[in-house]
Amino acid sequence: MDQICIKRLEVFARHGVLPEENALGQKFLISAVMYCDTRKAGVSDSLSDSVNYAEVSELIKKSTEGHVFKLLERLAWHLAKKILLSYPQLDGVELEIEKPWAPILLPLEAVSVKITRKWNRAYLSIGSNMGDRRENLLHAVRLLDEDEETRVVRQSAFLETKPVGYTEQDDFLNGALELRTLRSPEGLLDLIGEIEQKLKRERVVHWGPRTIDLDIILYNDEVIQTERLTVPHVEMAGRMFVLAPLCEIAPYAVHPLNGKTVIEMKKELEMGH
Ligand code: PH2
Ligand code: MG
Ligand code: MG
Repeated sequence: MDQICIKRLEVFARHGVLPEENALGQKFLISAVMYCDTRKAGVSDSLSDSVNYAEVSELIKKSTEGHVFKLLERLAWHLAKKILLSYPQLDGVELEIEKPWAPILLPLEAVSVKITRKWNRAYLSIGSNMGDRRENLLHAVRLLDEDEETRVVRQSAFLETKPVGYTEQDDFLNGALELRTLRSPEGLLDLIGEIEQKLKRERVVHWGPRTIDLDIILYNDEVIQTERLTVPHVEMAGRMFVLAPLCEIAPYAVHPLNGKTVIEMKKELEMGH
């Protein structure tokens, strides 16, 4: 991936844990590596096809001077997020903040924090079988898209499906979404939880009726197993209500454990494997 770099931009600001740092201020050296494809600009010779590093430098200077944070970690994320949201053509950014005058009574050149943040691709399965099902699904899509760090980039048609598992309940309306998100898998799970809360999902019967159910099916090509989260979704290969909508928007997405594409898994399920 190509890079556009800003190296050790000097900014005077007041970030720090110690009160004297907040009062006196000090020098910060800020470096950014912006990952993007420069091919188009490489041919057109037009700045509008690229990211203007002068403009980004101004943005970094203004945002660094305009806040007082305790931690370099906080400033680094603040700047990374500002840059990624202001320039959607970037795939990611690496940000390093050095403090050469950090009040440490030892002979050191600088202390620094360096972070890398990038847009991630996640696929969600969405379902509802209570109330106005279509409105519930659309409402959830709206709330996902309204999250600053998340964009809904593709959306399948909604599909009427028979309940799987606990069958004494109404039919579902199911769909699949492709997201572009700065959130971690756990962070995305938090967002989903908030949206399910907002739409007043009732958890009465396990696998029972719900106004809304949002499940993370894939997150990049990552395999995640924590107390809260299993990705890829354990049941994805066995559930037509997941595979059918997903196949519409991502037929060639690959399951990172079985190596199969969505379209292959769907065909195998149809043949009754
Ligand atoms: N969700 C379940 C259980 N059963 N059946 C259908 N058709 N659609 C669903 O979304 C669904 C289900 C648990 O999440
Ligand atoms: Mg579910
Ligand atoms: Mg769920």
